[in-house]
This record gives sequence, C-alpha cells and structure tokens, in this order.
Amino acid sequence: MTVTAGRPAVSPARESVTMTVGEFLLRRIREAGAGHAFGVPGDFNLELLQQLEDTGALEWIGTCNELNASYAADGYARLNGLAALIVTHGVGALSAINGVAGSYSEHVPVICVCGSIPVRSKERDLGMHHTMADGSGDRFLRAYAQVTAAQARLTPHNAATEIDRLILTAWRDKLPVYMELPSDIAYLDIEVPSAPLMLAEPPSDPERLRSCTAAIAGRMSDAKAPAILVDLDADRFGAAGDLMELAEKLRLPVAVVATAKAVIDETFPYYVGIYNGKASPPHVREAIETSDCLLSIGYRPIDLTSGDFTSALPAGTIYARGHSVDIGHDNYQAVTLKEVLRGVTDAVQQGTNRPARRSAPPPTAIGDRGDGSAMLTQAAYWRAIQGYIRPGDVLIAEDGTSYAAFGLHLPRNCTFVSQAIWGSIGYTVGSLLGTLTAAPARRHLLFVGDGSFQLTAQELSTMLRHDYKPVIFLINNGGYTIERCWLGKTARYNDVATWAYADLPRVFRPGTTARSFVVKTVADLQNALSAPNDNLIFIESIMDPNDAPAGVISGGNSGADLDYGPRGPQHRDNMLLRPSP
Ligand SMILES: Cc1ncc(C[n+]2csc(CCOP(=O)(O)OP(=O)(O)O)c2C)c(N)n1
Ligand SMILES: [Mg+2]
Repeated sequence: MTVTAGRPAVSPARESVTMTVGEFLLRRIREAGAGHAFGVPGDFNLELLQQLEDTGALEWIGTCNELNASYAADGYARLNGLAALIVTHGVGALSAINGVAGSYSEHVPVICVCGSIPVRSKERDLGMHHTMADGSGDRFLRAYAQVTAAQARLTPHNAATEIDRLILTAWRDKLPVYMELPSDIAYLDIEVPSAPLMLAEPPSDPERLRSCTAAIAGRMSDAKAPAILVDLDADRFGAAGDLMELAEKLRLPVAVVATAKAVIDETFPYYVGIYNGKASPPHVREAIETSDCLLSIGYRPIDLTSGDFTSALPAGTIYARGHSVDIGHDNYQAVTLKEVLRGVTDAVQQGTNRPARRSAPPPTAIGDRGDGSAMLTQAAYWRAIQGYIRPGDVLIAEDGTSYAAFGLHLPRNCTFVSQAIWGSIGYTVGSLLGTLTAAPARRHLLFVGDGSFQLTAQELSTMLRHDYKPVIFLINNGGYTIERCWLGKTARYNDVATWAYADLPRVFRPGTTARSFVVKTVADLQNALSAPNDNLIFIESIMDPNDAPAGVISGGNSGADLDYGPRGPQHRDNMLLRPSP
C-alpha cells in the first residue's frame, strides 16, 4: 500500500519518522485498509480534513449528516474489512452514535474520529460551542464508552501508541472504536514508527491450539451426523472459506442464522438453509438439532436467530468464537478461529460414509406471471425479484416487509447486508452508500420501505453525486406495514406522509439521467426490471398497506405477544395485521 502522508525524515536506528499527529492518523487508517472516510466537516475537524486533502491519504465522502455517515461507514466496513468515520465534537459525534452502536451490535470495525475542542480551551477553561458550556469535557467520550470497544483522547504524547492501539482493537475484535483528536494538536510533529501497521492476529497459544483442534477433530470424526451452524462472526473473522473447506471434507451440512445470510455461498452443495428454531425449514432444523456434533461459529441467540427462543442446539454443541472455544467443560483461550478451523480440517479424514448433500433448492423461476395488469402484490414482487438477482450482486435489505429478501435464494458470490440485530430503520440507505464506495464494480440492490427511506432519504443525493448506479427497490405502502403486524393495523401512527419517491433522483440531482419508475402492476415491474444497469435505477412499487409476506406477519404477531404480554392491546379485535384465512 502506498503511503503518501508524512515526511521522509527516517532515522533508521530508531526506525521512526517525524510526522504530524493528523498525518500519522490518516496514514494508519490507510494502512489498516480503509481508502475512504465518511463524515461531515466542522470547525474542530477541518484541520484534519485539510491534511486529508493535502496528503491524499484517504478519499473523502461527505454525507448529508453524521447518522448517514455512520451507516455508510458500517456498510463500507462490511465489504472492505474496516472503515473510517470523521465527525465533529458533540453535535456530530452524537448524531453518529446510533450507527456506531449498530456497528458494535453487528460486530463491524469502524474507526470513529471526532475532531474535538482544542486542548488549549480545556486547559484554560475556555467555554466552547458544541459543549454544554459548563466546563465538562468528557461527556461524549464517556457516551462513546458505551458503544465502542476502546476510546481515547489523543495528545501529542499518547498519539503514536493510542492510534495503533485503537485501530488494532477495532481490527482484531471487529468492533468500533472512538478517538477524539483535539483540533490544536493535528499539526504538531511527533515521532512515529516508520514501519507500516501490522494487521495480524496474535498467534494462538500452540498448546491450546493443538488441544482444541484435536478435541474438535476427534469429536467430529467420531460423530455420525456432524453439522455446522454459522453466525456473522464467521464473516467478520474471514472464516467462511475455511468452514466450507471443512464441510466439504467431512461432507456435513452447514446452516446459517439470518444474521449470517449468504456468508456461506447459498449454492455450496453442503449449505442447507437458515436455522431459526421452530421457524426453520424442517430439514434445516433436523440437521442442526439432531446433530451429534454441532460446531457453532459465533452463535448469538436472539429472538430472530432462535425462532423466538425455540432453538434447541444439541447438548454437546461446540461454541467457537473469534478468539476462544468452548467444548463441554473446557474453555480454550488464546486460539484464533481461522487457526482452529485450519487445524481441524487438516486433522480430520475425508468423509466417505455420508452422502453428498443436495444443493440448495434452485431459485424459483419467475413462473407464471399471471395477469400482467393485476395490481402488484408482495408475492408477485418477490417472485419477480428472485428472477432479477444475478451472481455477484450485493443485496441490502431494510427492516420491514423488505425482510422478505431473506427468503431469496442467492446465486454465487452474492453478499447480503442487513442490520438485523440493531435494526435501526434508514440504515440501509446510508449503508448502500458505503457498500457502493467499497465495491464500485459490483451491482448493488437496495430493498427498502417508504417509512424507513424517509429517515435517511437525502443520502440518495450523495450516490447521485458520485455517479453510483445501484438499483433501489422502494415499497410504497403508505406507512409502517411491518408495525401493523405488531399493533395498529389501521392506526394513524403507522401512516407516513405521501412522497413522490420516484421524483427524488431529479430533486437530488437536477438533470440526472437516473431511471425512475412508479410501478403499480406486475407488467410495470417487469418493464422496470428490463432497464439496463448503466445508470441509477429507482423503482417505487405501490402496494397495499395490508399486504405483507407471511414471515413478516407471523414474526410481528408473535413479537407482539412477547413485547406486550397477555394483557397487551394486541388481543383486542382487529388490532394487528394477521395471516389471511
Ligand atoms: C430508528 C428506528 N425507529 C423506529 C423503528 C421501529 N420500526 C421498525 S420497522 C418500522 C417500519 C418500517 O416501515 P417501512 O420501511 O415502510 O416498511 P414496510 O413494512 O412498510 O415495508 C419501524 C417504524 C426502528 N426499527 N428504528
Ligand atoms: Mg412501508
């Protein structure tokens, strides 16, 4: 990687160079693999942005607000491995904190740099804007301590070590970190290491690794029906390929939970589907729950990965995580996931006594399109989208009826992005900006509802500004249909204002050549889907507020019982959208 920042005042004996704090920070972010930074300028970070511009260390992607920037950084990091977010003191940091908390929840390494009030003003007690004007200096650092793995306020003395500590923590733990860079130290010279940042996992403890791999390999080899259950850490720790190799060698079934959709290629012959407790397809449930040696990777049982707490993993399940493994009573520390999987795969014999698994069911054909002039339904919509997906697509699915995207069968090399655990609506619009920036050569498909889109819609303008060419599928059903499945089937609080969504590309970029469609019928949708992908495509599909995919309805109905209990309002007549009889 070329490092453009810094002066070549190398002192070989001490292997250090003199660089400004800001240039060193940008250089380290670049060395950690991020080529871009997302955010909004403010007086306390302008000096850093000037360094960014002068050195060309990173490409700046300015966003409409910091919340969207935090979502964009998250989406970027999911495809790129790590991301940078630059905000200003207080106002910017707190706008971004929801997205950074989401990155924590979903194990996404984002470096949040907050340009903060000058050290001078702290030391001299000068009241500053973007503060509570009460002399308190640590509020935002402390707020971020709740949502990041590590935090620091940089000083000229600690910058060289703290920058590395924080970036390495983010990278190793796959979690966000937060650093405050006071605006009057970015241009100060410090001594920093001349060597590039080493992004390396600390090697496993050799004895622990040997014992752990031997224990797993022994159990898997002896088992009659071993299986693997994959959660999102398999992706974050780069272990999907290792898992497929192990599954192939032992010829064993691999299931994922929803948070890890497409982490295992859905065309992989040993991939069986999405496990979700009682709500799993029967063959997936059987493969996981009757396994006599289940290897689970980073499994975090929450409502939506456990079929509302109906999951029943076998008693002897092995729990492997990024840096530790539990096998029965034994807890192995100082072992890294990839090394464990490598060791197990090397140790086991090629499986011969199990039949090759059938591959995932082939994508359903678009089939009978029925009456093209019929009003568009959710069922027809998702059938048509199934036929539209092609290998290598990046799919981003928002909370809402767009969750039906979890039911799509994906061809080879697709990436599926959702913020299913944190579930902050509007996430996907910002995230799409990030995924587009990280992988501009791929086709990106966003599935979003009108209600969610309204939270972060203006970031469409940034995509147009950068000539990105995603396909945006927006469902206009007049409000929060997924919430109607919980409560308030016809309530006004679940309605949203009517926007002319498909006109927005023109509003956000006058003279744009983006293609916009308003779709009301199946035939309209087919027409929109035939548009070439040489431009941004915006497809607004009008649908009935009471039309929702079966899984969204059942999830909402059982969610209401969990959320509101036996005395809740969901028991009154006609309060929620129920399955049609
Ligand atoms: C920041 C935030 N606020 C509120 C919610 C609650 N919420 C979850 S889904 C949803 C409605 C989504 O509606 P829409 O995007 O229109 O999807 P639809 O189900 O109508 O297709 C709301 C309000 C949330 N998850 N996140
Ligand atoms: Mg809606």
